[in-house]
Amino acid sequence: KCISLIGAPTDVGASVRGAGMGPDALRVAGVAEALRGHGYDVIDRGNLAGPPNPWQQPQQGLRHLPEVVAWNRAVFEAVATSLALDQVPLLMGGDHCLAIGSISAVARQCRQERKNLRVVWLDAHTDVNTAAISPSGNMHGMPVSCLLGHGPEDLVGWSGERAAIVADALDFIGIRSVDADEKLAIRQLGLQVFDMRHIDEHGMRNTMTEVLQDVDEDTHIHVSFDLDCLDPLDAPGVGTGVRGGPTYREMQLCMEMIADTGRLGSLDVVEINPALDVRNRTAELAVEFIQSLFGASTLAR
Ligand code: DIR
Ligand code: MN
Ligand code: MN
Ligand code: MN
Repeated sequence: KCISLIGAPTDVGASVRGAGMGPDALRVAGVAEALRGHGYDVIDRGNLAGPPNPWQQPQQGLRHLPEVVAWNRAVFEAVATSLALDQVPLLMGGDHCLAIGSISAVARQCRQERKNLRVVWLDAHTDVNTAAISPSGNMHGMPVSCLLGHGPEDLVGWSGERAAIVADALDFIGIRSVDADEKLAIRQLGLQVFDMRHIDEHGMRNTMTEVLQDVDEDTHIHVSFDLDCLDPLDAPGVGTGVRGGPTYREMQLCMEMIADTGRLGSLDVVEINPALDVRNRTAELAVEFIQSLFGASTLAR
């Protein structure tokens, strides 16, 4: 299988500037070389182009909507192209608003191939805000709503259906920051949230066993990896860090258990902010976890 690296250097959806430098931070950390070292063909498709960050206030509850649409369009096309070539797209963000384009393209491809799409959302946050309820207006806090069909018209329906994914196809892991009205949305939408308390009480192993229980040979797993899922002590290079994340070992196990299914089909690696990082530590950590996700293990091979 061939992995295609797609860079989307923008922070138009974020609350803090800097995530636009994420793709190069991952390249400098050796993402392509690391994956080649595990026997994969890797094509770096370079960086997509899009509008600059106008750094304006939200309008009708949404910040930078036209720019978010433009960047997601580019991501959608690039991810769709990569999937059509039977490659595994690895989207290098950029902020997490880009998951709208990425997962919409994956959902469209899965519908065509009659595959069951499962999305694993690794994040400190649930990203299920909307214009009506977001306290910030930042669109990196809204991609899940858009993918479930509850977003601005310009950002829904790209997969061919109003909702790119159904609530049942989505699992959140590592959650520890949910805005007041997001809590209501989670209940209304019936979302499955494995928050940090769940991981504390049941452990990562039981949590992932539950998340992956109905994965079969017709399943396509998409992982959307927001680096702020990790503890900021390990991953300081993020714009909205929240303490109390999974440990390094817990996150390794999470990645390894996904790898063991053999069904990883696409990946977003988002929210790395080199402007806030310490000697590229966060991108280097991301590369370690990406390797585990693609099957690197201590003893095998
Ligand atoms: C917050 C932060 N819930 C918001 N969200 C972040 O602005 O909607 N998501 N940082 O990754
Ligand atoms: Mn987050
Ligand atoms: Mn589930
Ligand atoms: Mn996020």
